[in-house]
Amino acid sequence: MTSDETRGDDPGMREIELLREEAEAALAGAGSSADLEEARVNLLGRKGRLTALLQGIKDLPPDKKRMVGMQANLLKDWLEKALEERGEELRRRELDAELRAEKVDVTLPGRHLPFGTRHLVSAIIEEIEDIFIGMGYRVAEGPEVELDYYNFEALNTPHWHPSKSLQDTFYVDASASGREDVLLRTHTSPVQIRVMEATTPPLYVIAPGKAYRHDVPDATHSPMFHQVEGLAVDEGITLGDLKGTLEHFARRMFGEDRAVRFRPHFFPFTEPSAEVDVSCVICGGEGCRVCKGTGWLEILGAGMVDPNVFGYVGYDTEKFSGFAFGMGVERIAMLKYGIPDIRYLFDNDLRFLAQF
Ligand code: 2U9
Repeated sequence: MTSDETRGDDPGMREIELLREEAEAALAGAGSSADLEEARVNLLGRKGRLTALLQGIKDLPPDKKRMVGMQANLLKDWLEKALEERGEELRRRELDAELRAEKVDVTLPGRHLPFGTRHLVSAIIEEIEDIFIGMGYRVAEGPEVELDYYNFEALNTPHWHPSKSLQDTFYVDASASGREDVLLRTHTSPVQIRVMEATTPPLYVIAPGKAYRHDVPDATHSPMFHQVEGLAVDEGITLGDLKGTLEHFARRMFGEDRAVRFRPHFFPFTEPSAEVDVSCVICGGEGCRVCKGTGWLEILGAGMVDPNVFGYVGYDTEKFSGFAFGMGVERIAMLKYGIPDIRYLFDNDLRFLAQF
């Protein structure tokens, strides 16, 4: 189109000239594909200005129709091509900007993801497991919500025994089921009863896990704590086997030059029974604040399994004998690392836990 062709006083031709100027300005001014689309709709959309002009041609007097029609269609063709070209240019620019914004700098240092650590209680349980697995034991687990039968009765603890008292045992309100003999296990011993019910000797098993007692938390008590208990049943097992086993355990756990001693004690499920001490890890037996001047630290309880217990699981007490032992995992951890308060283990303060 030249200005010669569009010049004149003709209102149709002036409108075309005006639209073209406007279109050129809109194309140049469009900074984005969205701007350009807006300009296209304004001019060429269903209600667009050029569309309206094209639709009005049919109503012009015949002498105007040809020239205005031709020029209007030329403008339309030009505009469509110009929109296409400008659109491509803008899309290319937008893609460039997007790629620049999303560029990944592979030379940047990686983000630091802090590693977690195993909880000290878990680490100690695994250490204990490793020592006993090394002596041929296997690891067994069982329910934390137990029946009175497995937690007390089959362990030779009669119904009148003080350790069943409401004060130190969490009974579960199972009234919906009509049961009154459901409780949180007070030790992991019921696991061994269940293992014995399902197995014939020889049997070498340890039972790690949580135990629950109605204790007020203080520096040495927690209503939830962890135990590892052990049980060996075989032909000809003696107190000597028990002593040798626990001495080996104590030295692997606390140091090869530790001394071990057995003090007579009472447990309902073992006879004879003993509490086992190791020479103090801090002073080596001289006497200090940790061992309260005695030179010894109590680390576990043990004994020969009471034949009554074997009676509950149908083991032949003439043929088989066995020993059992039990230890509190938190206590072992506290003695090994000089931790003064059991609550540190359950506060979930990473400044403490991450040390181990
Ligand atoms: C069976 C028969 C006997 C497990 C034993 C102990 C001695 C003992 C305490 C240590 C510290 C509990 O966590 S603690 O408070 N345990 O002194 N436990 S003999 O005797 C058993 C276990 C299972 C079938």
